[in-house]
Amino acid sequence: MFTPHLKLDLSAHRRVLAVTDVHGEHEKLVEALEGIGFEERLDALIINGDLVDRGPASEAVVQWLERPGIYRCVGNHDILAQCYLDGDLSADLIAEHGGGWFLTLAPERQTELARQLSRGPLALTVTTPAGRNVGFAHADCWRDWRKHIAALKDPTAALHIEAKRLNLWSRNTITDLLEAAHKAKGKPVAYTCQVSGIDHVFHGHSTVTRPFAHNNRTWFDTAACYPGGYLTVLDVDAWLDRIDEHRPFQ
Ligand SMILES: [Mn+2]
Repeated sequence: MFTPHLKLDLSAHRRVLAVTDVHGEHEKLVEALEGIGFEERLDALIINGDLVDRGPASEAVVQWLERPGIYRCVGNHDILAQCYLDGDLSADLIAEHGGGWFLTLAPERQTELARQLSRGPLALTVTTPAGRNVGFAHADCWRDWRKHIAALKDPTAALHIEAKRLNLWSRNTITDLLEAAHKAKGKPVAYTCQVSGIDHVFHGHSTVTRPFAHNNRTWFDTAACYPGGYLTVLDVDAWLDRIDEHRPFQ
C-alpha cells in the first residue's frame, strides 16, 4: 500500500541522523555511520531518498530498510524501477540513469524490489529528541509544509501532480538561490525560501560541495556516488543547534 506521508515521533531516540542520495554506495554508508558512532538501538536514521542507482551495491542499501530505526522517503530514483516495469520507461533510459543493476535481476526479484522502493512515503515529518518538527522531502517542497503534505496525500487535489513532481524532481529553489547568491557577489542575498508550518526542511537530490542551510532549509547531497564526492551524515539536532554556522548566504 502506498503511503504519501509519515509523521514520526522519534523524540525518544538518542539522536536522529540523516543521510541522502546514497545511490548504492553501501560501503560509504557503513563507513559514514561508523564514523558518527551510529547505534541502531539508540539512534534513528532517516534516508532522504535515492537509495539506489549509479553506485556499486544498490540491493545492499535497500536491505537497510528492514532494520529497526531506519526510516526513509522516496527519491526520483526509487520510483524508476516501477516506472520501467509499468512500461513508462525504457531499458535504455533506466540504464542511462544508473539503473543497469536492476535490469540484471530475475523478474520476480524485480517486481518485489520495485514495489518496495516505490511504496513511499514521499515526505516525512519528524519530531526530534530536542522537540523540533522537521520535514524531509527529497528534492523540493512548497513554502507551506501543511499545503505540501495535504497535496501529496490527496490524489484528487488539483495540485497533487505538481506537489509530487516538486517533491521528487525539482531543482527550482536551489537553482534560484544559487543564482541570487552569484548575483549578490558576496553582498546579502535577498532570496528567501522559508517554509511555513515546520521548523526546518531537509533536501537532497541536487549535489552540493558541502551541506549548507538557507532560511529554514538544508541541502546535504554531497555527491557520494561521484568522484570527489562523499556521504554526509547529519545529526539533525546538533546541525540545527549551530545552524548559523552553516549559512553561506545572509
Ligand atoms: Mn534525486
